[in-house]
Amino acid sequence: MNTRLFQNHIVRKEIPLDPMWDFHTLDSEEKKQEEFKMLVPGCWESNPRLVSYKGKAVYSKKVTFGANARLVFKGVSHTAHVYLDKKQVGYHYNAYTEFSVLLQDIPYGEHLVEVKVDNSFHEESALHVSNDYYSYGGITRPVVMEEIGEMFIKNVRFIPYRENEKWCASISASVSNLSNEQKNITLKIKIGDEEVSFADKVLPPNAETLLENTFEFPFAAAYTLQNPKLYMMDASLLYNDKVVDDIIDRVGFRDIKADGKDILFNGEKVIIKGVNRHEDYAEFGCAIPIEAMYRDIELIKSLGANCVRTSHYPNDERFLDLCDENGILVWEESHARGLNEEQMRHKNFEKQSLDCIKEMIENHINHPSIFIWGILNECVSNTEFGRSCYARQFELIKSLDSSRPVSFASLEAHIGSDLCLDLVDIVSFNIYPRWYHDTPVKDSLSTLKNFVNNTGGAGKPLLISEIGAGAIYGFRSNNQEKWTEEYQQHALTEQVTSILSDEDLSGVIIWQYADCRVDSGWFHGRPKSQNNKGLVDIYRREKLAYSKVKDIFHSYQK
Ligand code: ADA
Repeated sequence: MNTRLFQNHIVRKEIPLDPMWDFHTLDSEEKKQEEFKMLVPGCWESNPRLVSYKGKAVYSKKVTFGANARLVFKGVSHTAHVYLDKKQVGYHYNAYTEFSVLLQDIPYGEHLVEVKVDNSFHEESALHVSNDYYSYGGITRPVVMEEIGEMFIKNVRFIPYRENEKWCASISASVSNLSNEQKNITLKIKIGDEEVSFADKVLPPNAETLLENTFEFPFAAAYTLQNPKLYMMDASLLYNDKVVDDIIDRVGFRDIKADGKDILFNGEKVIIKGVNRHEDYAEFGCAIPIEAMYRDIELIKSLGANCVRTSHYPNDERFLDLCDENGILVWEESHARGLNEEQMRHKNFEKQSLDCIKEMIENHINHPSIFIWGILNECVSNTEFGRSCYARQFELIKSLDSSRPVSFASLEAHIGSDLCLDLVDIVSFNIYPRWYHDTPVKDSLSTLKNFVNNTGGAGKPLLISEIGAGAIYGFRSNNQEKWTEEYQQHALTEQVTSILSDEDLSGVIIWQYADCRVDSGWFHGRPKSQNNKGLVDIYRREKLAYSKVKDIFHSYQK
């Protein structure tokens, strides 16, 4: 199954898992109820009998294999318990990050793999709460099963940087030795025509070893937004001169800095013209087929946008691959939207948030398109307790990757009270003049700037991370009332031109690219139970505002 847009292994073999799984819904005592067949990846809401199902279900499949294997899930919504032959072998919380299960010393033969999935809002869940987007259920992203030997490469992390006008990279690889003996290995890493290596390294028994070094790549070409040059990074693990395992990833050479009030990409100032995007597409829900993802990319590019914010959770890696290929900057965000202090004091909040950040960065660090790590959209950044949560999360991000700026989207109600602006590299605010209130956009912007200039955010780049207005596709009227396509077009014109013509700002990320379904408790103010602020609707039909924003984005060519 393709988990990425390119081949990830030549040596490591895949154990075939065809996409149709047996599926049962479960009752509260976990007894099997209705029986279905279910496609993986997919969300169960795509099945006409389960369009609003919130609860538990079990996926099962018989697989023939033996010895050691890795079962990799790119995303299960929302909690997953994994069983092999009825014995639990894995557990994961969070729909939006990858996890894997290591299966060791399995006798060769047919085995039963089962995944119990739960998308209900239960008391153990701090981040997965009813929200202004829909929380789908199922094995919603690809799954792959791989044969592994006694040693395997867990991951290779690549962080490019420039020194004396030359491209360099700090590369670190985690290699596992599952055997009871010490092993001597070499790890070779080929990037384009250049090869670097970690030669003659010792792997202690039953342990994971971290190999780290910095290397120069004097012949590398830069990854730019106009020419997003990607290199395959091919890592091979050699034991007794034989390649025993490999991982192929894709990287690019570029750097990003927040410099004074500017965001610099390879040293050049970039103005952000972006869109917020939920993973939601009509009947496919969050399990968007690659063809539809690519259509989104084409529509976003044609809009003249150069940025996507993955509001409010890490995205399917195939979408990030498409952004890499198309030179579209990505603000990747860990999972959390609009939590109040009580929710942030939930006993599992810290662990679930930190796990999500770790998994997001560990798995996505090599994507050159990611230029900001974001956290905690519109949470309580205006209290001391909230500040301690933001500080802890940023500290973790910086310890995992200090090469990218960090940010969070604060909200209009925190203008005057936000306590966290000193913690970020880029200050970002979500504001809704001309939608939730009728203040002229320029007045809203000057109130915001006055506040930011008197806080720890002063002198940093300032981004408008959300702004927009609702429109119901096809609702047209000469009276320009709210919810009409005309009104949305009118509001976005003022919003986007005011921001892009303001030299103090680093750009705008429109809320939002496409309409999305919302959880049932959110019907109020959400006609059709959708957040209707999309430039396109859930079927990607363009509203009037799409072509207007396209004109504006194309006319600001900085
Ligand atoms: C917030 C939030 C979004 C969405 C938006 C809106 O800013 O971050 O998720 O709910 O408001 O549509 O009101």
